[in-house]
Amino acid sequence: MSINWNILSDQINISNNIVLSTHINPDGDGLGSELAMFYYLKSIGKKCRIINISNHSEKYNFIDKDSNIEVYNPSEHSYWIKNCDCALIFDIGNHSRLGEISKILSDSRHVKKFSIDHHPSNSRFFDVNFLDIAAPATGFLVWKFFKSINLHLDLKIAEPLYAALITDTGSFRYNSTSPDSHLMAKEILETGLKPYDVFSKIYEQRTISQVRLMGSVIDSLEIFDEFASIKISSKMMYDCQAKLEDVDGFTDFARSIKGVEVSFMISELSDNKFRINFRSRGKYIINDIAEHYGGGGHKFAAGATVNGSSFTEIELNILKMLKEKKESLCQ
Ligand SMILES: [Mn+2]
Repeated sequence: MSINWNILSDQINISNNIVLSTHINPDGDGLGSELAMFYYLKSIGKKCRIINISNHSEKYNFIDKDSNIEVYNPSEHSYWIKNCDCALIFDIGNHSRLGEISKILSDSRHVKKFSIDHHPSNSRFFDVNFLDIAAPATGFLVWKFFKSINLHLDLKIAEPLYAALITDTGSFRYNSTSPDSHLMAKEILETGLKPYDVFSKIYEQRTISQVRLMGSVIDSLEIFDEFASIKISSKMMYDCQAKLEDVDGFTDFARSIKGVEVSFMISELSDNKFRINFRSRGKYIINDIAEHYGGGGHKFAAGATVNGSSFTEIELNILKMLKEKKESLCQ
């Protein structure tokens, strides 16, 4: 898919104040994309700020060396955002994942809204969608933009881009990894970046509470034919003194079991509020199930937040939908 990046560079040229943001509970791709763009915009003298709706995992602080990322707070940010020239929103999927920031943006006629994304979406919320669902990461699109303006990558910009690329491709394991993903990696490594420095900072930082939580999550594992479910209650979180970010990667782990095609994790967020994460090996598409719950995502990796239910009810419902998928495949 070819994107006309001139629209973005023209907008950047005429903008003085630019806000950058990504989805709630930012991941390596969202953070890496906004930081790489931020460093570029700063280097050409733009006034810009990264304002996210929620905090990110500490393990990503190494790509935000000068602590440029701010977490949204109405009194400090709403006026500034409202009066920006343009907003660059990364990896968003659905604009509702911007939380309150989306309301400020939609209320302001002044701010030009741009989405740079690889999630399937047909949102009219943005003035322009730079969308390529075949892109392995949003960071890949940021890299494409940099290539379109002939930007010479330096280590500072390369590091967040590499973090974005490896987190979304599962370190080049997923089928979304294209020949061009490796071309991007090649150009990044040519800046002198050491892959293990980035990999170890993201993937080898397990805390004791995370390992304890993993123990109880494995205890909760249930296998229903090709489907695996795991559960995290508030009590488990409390007992292990775990934080929300500690649940990262469990759904992938459950999918890695021999014979499992789809794994899903149900985690209790607060009273009657649950987060569901889905992972599929590829036999079954699961983002339609996430959409059924008001969420979304990629075909084989998706999630949703559900209100007012119970573990059992959610689990039974999901299993019912998965069994229907299985039956329709058998016919
Ligand atoms: Mn992404």
